Formats: sequence, structure tokens, C-alpha cells
Amino acid sequence: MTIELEVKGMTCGHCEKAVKNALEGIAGVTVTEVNRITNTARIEGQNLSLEPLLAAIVEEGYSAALRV
Ligand SMILES: [Cu+2]
Repeated sequence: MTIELEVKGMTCGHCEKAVKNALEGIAGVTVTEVNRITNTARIEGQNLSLEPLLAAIVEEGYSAALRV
């Protein structure tokens, strides 16, 4: 499954890397895109639950929501 999140607050490449690393710290998550221009984080994996994904991003200091 693919999940696309809207991530706000990323201002540079370091921010993108922080979000990517935070998401990849969750078992089974593959990050396919993090883009500060479009405020997007795209993730692939199986049986992913949304809450831990959002929490990992918020923990890094950014805001996150499911993009539908
Ligand atoms: Cu930054």
C-alpha cells in the first residue's frame, strides 16, 4: 500500500532527511519521496497504520496529516 502524507514545516534538505529517517525508523516502512516544496511524504509498506507515521513526524517538529 502507498500512503501520501502532507508534511508542513520542512524548510531545507535537512528537514527532508529528518522526516525520511523518522519514518524509516518504523518497521516495514519504505519512504519513496519526501519533498519540502510540495509538502509531501510518500510511503510504501504493508499493513501500515497511520498514527505511528504521523507521530514520528510530529516528534521531529513538523506537522503531518493524511493527504486524500
Ligand atoms: Cu531544514
